[in-house]
Amino acid sequence: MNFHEEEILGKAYDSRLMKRLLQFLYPYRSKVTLAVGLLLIAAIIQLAGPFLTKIAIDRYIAHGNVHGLKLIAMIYFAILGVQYVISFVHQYLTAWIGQNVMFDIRAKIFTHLQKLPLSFFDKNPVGRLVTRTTNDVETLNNMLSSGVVAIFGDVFVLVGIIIVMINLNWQLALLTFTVLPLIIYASFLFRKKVRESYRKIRLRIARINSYLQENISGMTTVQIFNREKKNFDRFMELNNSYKEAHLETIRYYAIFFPAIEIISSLALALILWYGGIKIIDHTLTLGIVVAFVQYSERFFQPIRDLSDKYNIMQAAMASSERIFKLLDTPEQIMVPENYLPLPPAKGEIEFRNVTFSYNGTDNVLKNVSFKIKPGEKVAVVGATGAGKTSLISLITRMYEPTQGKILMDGVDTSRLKVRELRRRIGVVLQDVFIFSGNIEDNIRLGNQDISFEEVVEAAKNVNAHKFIEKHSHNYRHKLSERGSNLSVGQKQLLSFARALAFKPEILILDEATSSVDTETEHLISDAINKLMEFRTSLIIAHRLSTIQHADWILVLHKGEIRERGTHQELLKQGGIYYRLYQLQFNK
Ligand code: TTP
Ligand code: MG
Repeated sequence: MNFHEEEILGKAYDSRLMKRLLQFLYPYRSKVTLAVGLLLIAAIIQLAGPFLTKIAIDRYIAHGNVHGLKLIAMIYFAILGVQYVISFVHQYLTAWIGQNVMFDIRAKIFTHLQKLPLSFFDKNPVGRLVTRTTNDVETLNNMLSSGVVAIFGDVFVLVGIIIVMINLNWQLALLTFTVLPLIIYASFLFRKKVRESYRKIRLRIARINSYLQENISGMTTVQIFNREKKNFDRFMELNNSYKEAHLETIRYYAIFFPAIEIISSLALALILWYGGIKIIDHTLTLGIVVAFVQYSERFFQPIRDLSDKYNIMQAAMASSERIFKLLDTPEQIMVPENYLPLPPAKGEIEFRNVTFSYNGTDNVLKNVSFKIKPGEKVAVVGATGAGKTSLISLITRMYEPTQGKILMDGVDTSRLKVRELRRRIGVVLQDVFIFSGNIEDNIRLGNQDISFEEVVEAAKNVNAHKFIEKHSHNYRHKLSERGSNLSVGQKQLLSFARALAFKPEILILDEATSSVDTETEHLISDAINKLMEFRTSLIIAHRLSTIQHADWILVLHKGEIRERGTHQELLKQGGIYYRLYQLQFNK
């Protein structure tokens, strides 16, 4: 699998990406403005504390003014109260905005995914798309809640402190700043190291995720082939390397943060030493020195946090790059420009010189032409890999032909609205997909126009009613994920009921190759005949009984139509169909 994409880490700030991210904030602009405003007020209040201390010491304590001291203490408390309220509102507000933006982005990704052409999903593994919608979106949330806005606030506080310090006493201020090069150098080192190990963490968790996914969905095979030990060993390798990456990050944090502590203590020592001398000289007041001590503490904290935030920003930029790349993948055009209305249903299908390839090089279908008249039932036969399933995915436009045209009642399907086209066609696929939910939901698939009576009628028609009735909750019987509590035959009958409930004008059926017992076989072939009744049908047949009910047969061989005719005609020809018949159907 390709993890390259997860590895890319670029700039910590990219104005093009930022502009697009800001669009997601737009609906919440008044709240964002409020949050930024509160942040600035909080920053100013932070500056007030040490200043009040200075006044308390120099103006009141030094002159024994108890009344003034009380007053200043009350102001200090009041300010603490205000700070508390502001912090609360600010934190809640930022988190609220963050959660809502994430909510919107997830919704956008999901709708977008649903509109992408199937060829996209052939190229992108499930795990990657899941990561986009969950982890990557979460990284963006980190940026919103503790990245970009907080940096803004931090810088504001820093500048404020610098101005106040210089105004209070510029010599003492310069002395405090002498440790800055040390801090900047340490932060630089830390940032570089931690960035590396964060990248390792992300890469390794992605590996664990995809390995897990593969092992869980392939559990049957793992257990049958006694692969448990081998797969466990491999997992432990991945698990261990993931742990190591985390420990590495923790080591860097453990080195960096205490180092910064020591450097800021150094600054504190300088302030006390120089300030102490000046106090003794009577060239500086005690209040100023105490205020400096407090300011210097507030000064180093944002600097320390900046390197952490830099990493958050960088990860967020990488995530948003990936999210936007996904969102920028062109959607399938559901409504073509100058689309044509779908004429009233007759049910005619025509392929005109259709050539098709999944990857652009190997043609799976080659110059295929045929016409099915309204109401005709046509069977397609051919060896495995001949291109039968591919043929029918083109009709519903799950894929687009590379060359040629497909016409529905005389209209080029590429000029139709995709939804209109699909509404007209009932499709039963080779692999039946069951959604978690009850039986009724799985037949109706959320279409409220289909009444419960119609669901039951469809089920009765395709012989599914009997087994459904046996369940204690009937149509409300809960199906587990991917229908694991249904037999293969039951799943097929259910998918027939699904197709029939939608009352399609045209039926496309890809018969499953799996064999079932004679009784179920009988139920299924009976159901298929009922499905084909009164409608144009194109059936990929693996059963003799299905073929016998067809008006004529198309023989597909390596992507080409090689023979066509009725069962009897083809047998007489003694060609590919004859051989297939001998091998596959003449049991
Ligand atoms: P299919 O059209 O799936 O062949 P089939 O339906 O005739 O076979 P079966 O009877 O086993 O159901 O495949 C034709 C070729 O296209 C085959 O070489 C595999 C390739 N293919 C892809 O490359 N990508 C796809 O998504 C599919 C479905 C097939
Ligand atoms: Mg097939």
